[in-house]
Amino acid sequence: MSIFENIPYIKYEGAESDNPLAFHYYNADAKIGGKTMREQLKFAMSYWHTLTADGTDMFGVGTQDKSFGGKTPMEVAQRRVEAGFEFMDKLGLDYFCFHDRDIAPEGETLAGFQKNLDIITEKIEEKMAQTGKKLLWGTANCFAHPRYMHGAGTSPNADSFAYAAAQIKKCMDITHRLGGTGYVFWGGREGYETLLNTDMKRELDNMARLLTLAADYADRIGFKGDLYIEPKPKEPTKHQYDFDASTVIGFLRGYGLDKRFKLNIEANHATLAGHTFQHELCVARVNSMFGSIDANQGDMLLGWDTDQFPTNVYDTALCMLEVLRAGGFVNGGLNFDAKVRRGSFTPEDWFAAYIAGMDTFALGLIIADRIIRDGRIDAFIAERYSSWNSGIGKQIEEGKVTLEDISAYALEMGEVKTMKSGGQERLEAVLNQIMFGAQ
Ligand code: XLS
Ligand code: CA
Ligand code: CA
Repeated sequence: MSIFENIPYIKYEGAESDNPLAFHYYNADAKIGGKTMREQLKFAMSYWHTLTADGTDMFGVGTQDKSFGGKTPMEVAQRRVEAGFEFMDKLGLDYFCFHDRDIAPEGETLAGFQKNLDIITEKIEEKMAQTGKKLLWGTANCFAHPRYMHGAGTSPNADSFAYAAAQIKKCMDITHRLGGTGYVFWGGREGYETLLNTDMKRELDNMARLLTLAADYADRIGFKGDLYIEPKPKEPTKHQYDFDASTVIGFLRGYGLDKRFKLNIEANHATLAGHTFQHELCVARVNSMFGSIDANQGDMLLGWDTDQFPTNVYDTALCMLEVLRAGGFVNGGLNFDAKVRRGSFTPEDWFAAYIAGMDTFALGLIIADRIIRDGRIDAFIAERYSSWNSGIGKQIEEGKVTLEDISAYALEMGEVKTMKSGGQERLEAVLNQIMFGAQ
């Protein structure tokens, strides 16, 4: 029985088509950069926004019915599995991601929650076997319940830490059972509001303890996927410990965890941190910690996490340039951590939103591949740093000179006479030309 019976299977019809329920740029089997678009982009459905979120905000109730005909919480959970697999199938999405709480209701006790999870996991497992859909990553929601009001791994209450540890253990078991290729840690409540009540050192040490315990457990059960930290600077707490990619990398290095974790970079979180999406991806890449992406976009006029579907082609082009420079996705992919606006309440809107996001990333991939093949931007960068390829530059990079040697060189030189233009406007024009070509 179909849940989205009025929605057709979404096909590629090309840029000339005016059918809103068709792809205009995403042609799954077309090859770009040596792989098909489907392999390069590895799109995933976010279970929470797609199957659970109903448009509720702090000013009003939901606008979207996500019960899919279910009546009791467990019936709704069962119907969501049906809805999710039909949704992925009709859009040609190969992957999905979930929080433990998205797939099953909590129940009265932790044991009850785990029982609910087992029932739904079995159903998901069956559906995966039937359809070939894959789990990109799982994660435990250790932020929504009041028991986490002061944090989970960073809570002053050791019992909250213990509850979170149990939730993470179970969610790792499920992720492993479903063949997931990743496991995400987003520190929802891992931060603080005021230092008047906070022992920062203890909180950071405990957060590292929880991550270490989890990574050790992943090794013990033979989980081969990647473990990711997802940086975010604020919201819900004022000071989130995982502020941005650099902060997370510093934290992981400080606790000797940098070889065990990678990063899941979200576009909207980059914006909130005052960075571009490309900056965060580049920081992850140059530190060999690029893992996966939460694809969405924020609104530059709003200061919060709007999680909109990505439609800005400049951003997706520069994102995919970083992904290609990193050698493409291995275990990661592009998870649409994005939700429709509250007024977009029809199933057609939900499909159209994914189509818009997938087409925007397809364009991004096409343009990123063109930027690389065009070569002008890479050539400019190579030339810009060419003073390091010989002479004093080479000697410095090779560690062959002391500070005294360099000082003697500079005294002899007298003044820097070899400055070159940064060429920013020319390069921005090159980017436009690569993007829009001849009209
Ligand atoms: C919230 C985060 C969250 C993580 C997974 O802002 O983006 O959805 O991706 O817990
Ligand atoms: Ca996210
Ligand atoms: Ca977000």
